Amino acid sequence: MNIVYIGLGANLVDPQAQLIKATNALSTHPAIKSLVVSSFYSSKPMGPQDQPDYVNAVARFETALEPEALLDQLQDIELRQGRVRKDERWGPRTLDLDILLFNNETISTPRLTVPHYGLCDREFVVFPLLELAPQLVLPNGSTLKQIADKLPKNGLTTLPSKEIKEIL
Ligand code: PH2
Ligand code: MG
Ligand code: MG
Repeated sequence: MNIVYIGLGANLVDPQAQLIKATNALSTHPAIKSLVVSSFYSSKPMGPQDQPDYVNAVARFETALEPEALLDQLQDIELRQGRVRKDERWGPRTLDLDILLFNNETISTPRLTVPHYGLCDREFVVFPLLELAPQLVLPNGSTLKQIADKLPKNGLTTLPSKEIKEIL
């Protein structure tokens, strides 16, 4: 079994509900086992500032799928939740599911770069990941804790789970 961490993000059409729906899609997927999801976080948009704040989280699960087969499944969930691929870099979206880590592997193919290229400098990835894996060591040998200690939170806040439950 492969151990995978993914980032979840949304900032359109009820972002918290999008993340809950995506979490349900992952937890009921036949090829995905032992799903754990971090708290949900509110984050300031990286990239164009004329877009709503994001809701972000990180999930860990086990799967027998190979990396690109997993990517296909994640893109399928994005599409089913109304994701429209646009040319604008870092633009708003209903759902973004990014593979952050795949075992301790370094992967570089035309479709996939793992670890995710933005992992270490995005507060909305590092802090939710730290919540799930405080002892994590990245493939390059740095500890996630070292990275988190140097990273500004940039307004990142945990959403109260009460608020999340009200949507369920
Ligand atoms: N994703 C983007 C662009 N900007 N900003 C935040 N806060 N969170 C995101 O997930 C995010 C973003 C494109 O992937
Ligand atoms: Mg993406
Ligand atoms: Mg992304």
